[in-house]
Amino acid sequence: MPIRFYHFPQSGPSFRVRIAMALKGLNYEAIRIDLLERESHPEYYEVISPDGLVPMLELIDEDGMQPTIRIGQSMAIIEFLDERFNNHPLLPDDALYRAHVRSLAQTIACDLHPLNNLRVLRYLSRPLQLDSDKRSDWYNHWIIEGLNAYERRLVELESLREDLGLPPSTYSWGDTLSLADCCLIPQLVNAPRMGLELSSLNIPLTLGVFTNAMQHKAVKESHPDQF
Ligand SMILES: N[C@@H](CCC(=O)N[C@@H](CS)C(=O)NCC(=O)O)C(=O)O
Repeated sequence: MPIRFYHFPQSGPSFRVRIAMALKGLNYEAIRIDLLERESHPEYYEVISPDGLVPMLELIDEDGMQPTIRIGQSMAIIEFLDERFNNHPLLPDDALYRAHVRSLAQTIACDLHPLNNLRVLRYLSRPLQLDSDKRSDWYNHWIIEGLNAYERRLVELESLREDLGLPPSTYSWGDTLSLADCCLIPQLVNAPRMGLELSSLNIPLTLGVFTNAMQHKAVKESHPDQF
């Protein structure tokens, strides 16, 4: 079934799904929804996306026999694609390791990103009247909190791997990109948006994962600069 993908290139959740699709080698039609020009996309906001967010995945039935299937929420989309296309699994086989990968992913997707989403920043600006310095403080504060938490989890997981006799990870867990990396990489790419320098943070394992992941073809071809 052909895939249509509604996204905004710079949106972290959109970038997460693009990485997952690239890892699985999926072709898709990308449709850009400009979050700064909402009025240019009436159909998207009125019909396609009930929550007014990107990304959104559509599975098109070319024969028109089945209704178009739509899935919103990046984590639901990625897990659906992972179950439907089993090349390059994004979650480990072992239930406990799967829980670790999901736990890393949720540190970004549930604890960090929602606090810095565009609509939250807009609300801080109007009606709460926070000036741009205060908005940057807010943005950077939650990134630092979130990335420090991610680093502490990686430290714990690397020590667990050592106890289990597993080799050190290249990425967040093991030597293949996982759901956790799909969430981490976009967050790190977007982190300097409001002046934060990643090199000022004491998160060596996280930055090591970032360096390795940025060399991966699937990450390169999913990067916002490519859209
Ligand atoms: N939990 C959602 C979050 C999606 C989300 O926050 N999308 C933002 C862009 S990063 C959005 O569409 N914001 C619309 C707006 O701020 O107007 C997911 O993972 O898909």
